[in-house]
Amino acid sequence: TSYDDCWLRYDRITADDVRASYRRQCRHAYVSEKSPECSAIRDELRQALPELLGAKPHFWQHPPTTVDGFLAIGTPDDMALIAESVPVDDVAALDDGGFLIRAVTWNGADCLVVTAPTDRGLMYGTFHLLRLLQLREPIDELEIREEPTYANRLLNQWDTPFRRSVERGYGGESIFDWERLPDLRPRYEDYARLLASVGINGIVLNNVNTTKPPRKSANDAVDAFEGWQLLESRRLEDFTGLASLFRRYGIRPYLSVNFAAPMLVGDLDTADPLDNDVREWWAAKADEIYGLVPDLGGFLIKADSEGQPGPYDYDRNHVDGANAIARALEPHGGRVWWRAFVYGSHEDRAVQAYDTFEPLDGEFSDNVTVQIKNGPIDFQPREPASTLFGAMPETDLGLEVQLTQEYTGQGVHATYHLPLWKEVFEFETRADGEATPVKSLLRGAGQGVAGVANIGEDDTWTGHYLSQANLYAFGRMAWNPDLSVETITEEWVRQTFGADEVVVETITELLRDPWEACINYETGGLGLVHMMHNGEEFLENHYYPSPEEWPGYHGASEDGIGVDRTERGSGYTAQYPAPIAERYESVETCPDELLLFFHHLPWDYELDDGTTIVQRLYDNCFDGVEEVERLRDRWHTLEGRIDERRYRHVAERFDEQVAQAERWRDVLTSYFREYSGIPDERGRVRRD
Ligand code: BDP
Repeated sequence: TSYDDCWLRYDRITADDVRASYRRQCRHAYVSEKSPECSAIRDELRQALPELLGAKPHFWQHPPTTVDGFLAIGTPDDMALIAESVPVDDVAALDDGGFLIRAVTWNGADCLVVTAPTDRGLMYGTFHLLRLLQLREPIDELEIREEPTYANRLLNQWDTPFRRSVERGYGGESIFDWERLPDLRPRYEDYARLLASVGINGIVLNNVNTTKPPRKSANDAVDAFEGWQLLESRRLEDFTGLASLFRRYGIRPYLSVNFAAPMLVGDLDTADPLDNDVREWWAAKADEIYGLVPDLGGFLIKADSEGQPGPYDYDRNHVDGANAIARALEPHGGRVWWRAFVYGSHEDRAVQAYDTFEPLDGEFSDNVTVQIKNGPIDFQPREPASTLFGAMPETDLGLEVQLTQEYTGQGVHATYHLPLWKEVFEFETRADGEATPVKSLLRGAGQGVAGVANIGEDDTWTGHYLSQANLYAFGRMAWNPDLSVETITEEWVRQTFGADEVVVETITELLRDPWEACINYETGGLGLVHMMHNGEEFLENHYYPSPEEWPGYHGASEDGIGVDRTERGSGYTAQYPAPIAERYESVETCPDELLLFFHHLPWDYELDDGTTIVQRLYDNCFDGVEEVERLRDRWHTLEGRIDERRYRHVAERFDEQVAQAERWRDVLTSYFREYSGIPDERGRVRRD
């Protein structure tokens, strides 16, 4: 294929001893044959093992009886080898998706067993084993037990059907060719493999904006097709093939739907959630869809936000809206993911989501999940965690993060988001007055994490080879948020770029630092947000610096900078539980990296080390650029050590990133200079 294999490259293992040992363990293979998932597992092994080992295992068509060097994959019911070598209770105790990998002796022979209570678990176990091989880990004494931490590990595609555009997508047009459905392209299967290999188990296929997108893009005029039209009967059939393709990989499809669908798709003259006809319409629509796609995960809904219709149109609230639709999905086991990303009357947008949703805690139906963006504003380079985490104990919550780099350099800058997500996961909400990090609040059966996808038709998938790491890391973190940044990153690098230690060390380090650098050159590093341009052109939007466009978000004025979100200001701090609120409320205890998110302070206010605010902003902007230059130079040391194609591609992007970072630095520092009237102590900032 012309497109990249990402981390499923399966390059030949060159170390002779390692390869020999793997070959010994995998001379024979048997995979149970009873389900679509199992046939996908077989296909994966047929491809991966010969490539990795340079030798083809014998694939048995029957369960093994007595052979050495056997890789057996199945549930205990599938074969005696497994039932007799692994305690059945150990398997039965695993959650959906969990698996065991064990080196066992059976009838005097050495065997390797991958087993699980579900076929989905077998799939994850197989990909886990293949990962170990790709990482050249010893496998002769394996004793692995894994379960996913979160039940729902969803990707949200922001693909606009038929336009084939992807809102905030920087990896080309949508990989889904809706016009040609139900025809399936081989690429869909490769996409499903990538997702399953990191444990993603749900995919929302279309954009949350199901009526006209808020921004113009180059393709906008082409077709009036809107996402809501997917619910039309003539479209729904098209979608069944795609659903079975994903089913083979344990991935449930979801649809973004429009709140006003009873009017747009149906011919009702209202979408009032309390209206009987409306309820019946949703129920009938759900029956129809589930008749075609029985394992549909459910609906994702953006309502009363950025021009999308919602319950407010009928003087109802979000509970009325979400529950009415959830009721239609309930008999089918479907779930509504209802987004908390709303804004309205408040001058400070940060207070809105909590104000709207916290009072509704406990009122949502059991099959509703409230999906909350990581921060209170909107995927900015750095924000504190949303106050809703910990504030709705009686509601199923989902955490939404962005894989696509809308505000962090798009397809050009090498901004790896895992460190950002880690900060959110570890964010201490102290919801119960004791240790309750965000990551501990999402473990229920109706909870989990959702990532806004960064995938498109480009050969690189993500527009930048290094951005593939964001997809990989999201999946791994959703599987186990306790894995360290280093572990996940190194896994990705080894699978993607091979075992050369210099390459591994360099790229692992190269991914660790760009986020902080980006915060520095795009914001000055003290918690400012939205310094970016809001242009009409797709690629300009949210990419270039333009601090004067959004003064309300960062509060620059002659007397100082930052937004007062304390009790004297917008009162946002008070939405946190007391110990957290107090920490942010006081300038003394508020951490520097969020200082100006919570406080409006004089330009010459002195930080702990005696540096003034304006000077720190200057310094951080300059540091950010230096850091990117250093990263670019580090990348250059890889020339000749990795393939030319990827080397060049990333090198060119780093050059561009340096140029853009300089532009950000110059625009921001002159802006600070102009407002503050205070020159840079080191004379680097010009006045114009
Ligand atoms: C903003 C994006 C916009 C999305 C919106 C959302 O700029 O394109 O539609 O979020 O999450 O960040 O709904």
